[in-house]
Amino acid sequence: MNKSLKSDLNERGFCVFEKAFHPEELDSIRQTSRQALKLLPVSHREKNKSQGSLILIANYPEFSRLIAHQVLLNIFKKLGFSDTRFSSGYIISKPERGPALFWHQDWWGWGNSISYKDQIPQIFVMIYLQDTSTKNGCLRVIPGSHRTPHSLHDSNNAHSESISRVENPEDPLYQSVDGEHAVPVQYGDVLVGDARLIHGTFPNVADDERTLITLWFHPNYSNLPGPIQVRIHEIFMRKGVDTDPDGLDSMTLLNWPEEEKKIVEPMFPAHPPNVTAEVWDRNPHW
Ligand SMILES: O=C(O)CCC(=O)C(=O)O
Repeated sequence: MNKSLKSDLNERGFCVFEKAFHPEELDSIRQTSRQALKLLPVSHREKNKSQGSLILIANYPEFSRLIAHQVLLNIFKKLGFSDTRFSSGYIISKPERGPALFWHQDWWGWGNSISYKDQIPQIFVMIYLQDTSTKNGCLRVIPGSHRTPHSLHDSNNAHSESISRVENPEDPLYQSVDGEHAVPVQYGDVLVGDARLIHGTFPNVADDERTLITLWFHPNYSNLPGPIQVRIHEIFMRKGVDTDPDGLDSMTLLNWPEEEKKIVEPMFPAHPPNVTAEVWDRNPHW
């Protein structure tokens, strides 16, 4: 187990595996992502102006090899994870001169006591498809905020439609805050974070688009409470997700062609019968 990266993840809420991929291993994903971005209607860009884009990879079976890539499985092993399951992922692409991504955290199960424990119920795995820096909109984080209260936790605005559309560019959720930490990466690095960590991005003031694949996984799945597993399965099935209102009628990994489905099937989230899904709750109650 890589002790220092594992302790970075536990203590600071994130870690970076440098040069995990050879750039050519990401070529086909880069092409698929570019193609998906070309098809985006203007209305999608306007609705997700702060994120840049929010394309569900469930619509693209080409992602099967990335989700179950040996590089990621090795990273999970190094972090001491077993039984890691997948729920969802996005192509997030910030156009040149795009605004900052609002401060937020990705966890949705704050009503469950598991949220206040050491076990990490959800990680984000971020694979940027070019180098990033504070100039082209790299990630910024509040180290430690996955386990300790921060004033940004009190905002109810993150994930709202108005904040995604950047209706008020002066909103504090887009601004720099004391204690923020920039996380620039090189093409081929893999950034792993605790979904409870407060994070956002710098604006992209460069002349090139900046693209990211973000994947959500759930380590040590069998140790998670039943209602959390049921909710993870619902997210996987695109049911009741606030950022994916049309999801229920859309593609899921279950509908992927047999060849691609077989690759990712061992990572599908199981769920116990006759258990109600965890209530959707995006705000911590410390
Ligand atoms: O666009 C980025 O760099 C970060 C995206 C993000 O915060 C997320 O996927 O939750």
